[in-house]
Amino acid sequence: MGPSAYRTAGLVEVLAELGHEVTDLGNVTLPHTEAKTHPNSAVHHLPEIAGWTEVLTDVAYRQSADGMPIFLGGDHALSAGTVAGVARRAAEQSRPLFVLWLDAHTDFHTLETTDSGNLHGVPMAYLTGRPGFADYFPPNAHPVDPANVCMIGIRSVDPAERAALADSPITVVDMRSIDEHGIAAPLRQFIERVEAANGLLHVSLDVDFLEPDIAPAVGTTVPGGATFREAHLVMEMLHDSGLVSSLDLVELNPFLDVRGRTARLMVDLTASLMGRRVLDRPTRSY
Ligand code: DIR
Ligand code: MN
Ligand code: MN
Ligand code: MN
Repeated sequence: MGPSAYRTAGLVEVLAELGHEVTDLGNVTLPHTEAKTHPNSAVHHLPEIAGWTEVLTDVAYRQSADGMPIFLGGDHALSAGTVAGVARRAAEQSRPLFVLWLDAHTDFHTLETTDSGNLHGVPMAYLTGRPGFADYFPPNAHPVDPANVCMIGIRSVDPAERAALADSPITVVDMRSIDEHGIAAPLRQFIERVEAANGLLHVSLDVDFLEPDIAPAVGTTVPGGATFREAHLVMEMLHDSGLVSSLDLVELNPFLDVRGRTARLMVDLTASLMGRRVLDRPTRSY
């Protein structure tokens, strides 16, 4: 229901009003999948997620040929496919891919370590080439360099993820760090790295990045999230950078929404990313 809620909230119209040419390519469908189980019996919906990953990798690769694809979810398992697809595009252009993961969670479980078995908790592990996916997910032909991943908004990390992150060059900006230093400083540093490397930049926005009071429509709310202005500032700085090449909007559950407020906020955040601003400013004003 997520994509329908974004359409109802006027995503296409809002972007068109900003002067963008927008094409709604409709919904992607999942072809037949083969039954598959994993020794970790908690893992569920494995054939479906493996199937979606394959389909979405192909869709993302094709739609990143020109323009800026925006992928509407659906849960965060979607990014296993979308990021793999844009990674293939980046490899073809001999440009490094950078990923900005805006989330309460790190989604860094492997199929072995997940306790919940919810596969929206594994895409980052799959994408960065952690072991154990080969027999279950499509082959990851273009792994993302973990040194090129920055996670912002983090405030819920399981023990196995914490241990794996300690050995990983992924930049993790948790809420404690945002409280101390603000959200602009780490983002600015990351943007400067993308720019220096002439990279492509994929942004993956999980609804639970946001404070639940302003964004209740997600199954896994965690208190203490990004405020309204912190979230808009991130999007405005990303727009000013001119570097964003693709975007995921994930984890919206309209059944949990309060009069469409979360869907509207996600649309407004996308508008900020795509150039909506209060006043004209010199670009690079951050
Ligand atoms: C938890 C929660 N780490 C899990 N993850 C969520 O189930 O793997 N990710 N909610 O978005
Ligand atoms: Mn997530
Ligand atoms: Mn999350
Ligand atoms: Mn999730």
